[in-house]
Amino acid sequence: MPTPLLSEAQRHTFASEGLLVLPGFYRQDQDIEPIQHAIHDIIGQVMRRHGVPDTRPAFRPETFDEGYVALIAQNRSWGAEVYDAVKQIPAFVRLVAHPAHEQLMRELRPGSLPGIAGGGYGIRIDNPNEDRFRAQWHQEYPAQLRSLDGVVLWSPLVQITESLGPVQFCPGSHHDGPVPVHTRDPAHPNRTGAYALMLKDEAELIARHPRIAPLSGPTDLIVVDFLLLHASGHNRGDRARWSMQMRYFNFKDPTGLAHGWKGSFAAGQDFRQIHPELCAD
Ligand SMILES: O=C(O)CCC(=O)C(=O)O
Ligand SMILES: [Fe+2]
Repeated sequence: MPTPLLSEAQRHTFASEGLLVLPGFYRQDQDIEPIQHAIHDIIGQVMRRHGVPDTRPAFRPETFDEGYVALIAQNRSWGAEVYDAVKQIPAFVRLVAHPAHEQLMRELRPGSLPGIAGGGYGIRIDNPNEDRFRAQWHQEYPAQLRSLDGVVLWSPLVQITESLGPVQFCPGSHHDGPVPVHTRDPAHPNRTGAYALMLKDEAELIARHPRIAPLSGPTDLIVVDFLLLHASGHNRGDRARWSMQMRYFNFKDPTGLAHGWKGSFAAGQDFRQIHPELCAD
């Protein structure tokens, strides 16, 4: 690993935009392919569990998820099994703790003491034409807590195209600081926990900022400030959008220190108790 990982220009970009795209940050053979292969195998195990014949061709990195869309068309709950299983892939957990991530934190947040947000890593599977689990416009902090000063590491396992619905970001929006949120969305009662969070005055807020949706592919990394506004795209393609999320925080951040690095919904905490002043209900 070259030290430093980032140029001064890249550190400046991250500070001013709250977002940094790092093409080819990972190695396809060592880092990414073992994860794709394990997902392929787990899809096979879920087929087996449910007596679905596995007629897929042999694994190839580009088509590791072949058969998945057909599988969940048969029974959507089998997709939830795959979703829960894949975050337990050893090669994925190894990637979460990659030494380069700690190094990135040290370069982006000099003097920080990096932590891996518990419950804050996983592999999203954004199924075609399914909106229930789309992330609405949000900042990461209320959804994750741990520390105000944190980063999301977002990396796709498939080549992202316009039709797969790339994640949308508002560069520079992190300078606004934490934005109050509604913790219930009456228009969408089936959204719970972090999925129910809704920015106060969302439309006005988003309209004030530029918006980008970079296309990325396997081995690329997008680093996102915990306070940057972002939202899922809409997958209108015919394949699931598979992507990895890993989150690092800073044990030295004063806000995290004050509440003891508590996690949010995924850690069973009620965000409203920890930050009543950010609650807009
Ligand atoms: O991948 C997505 O659609 C949303 C990602 C996101 O919000 C995150 O990684 O924090
Ligand atoms: Fe997010």
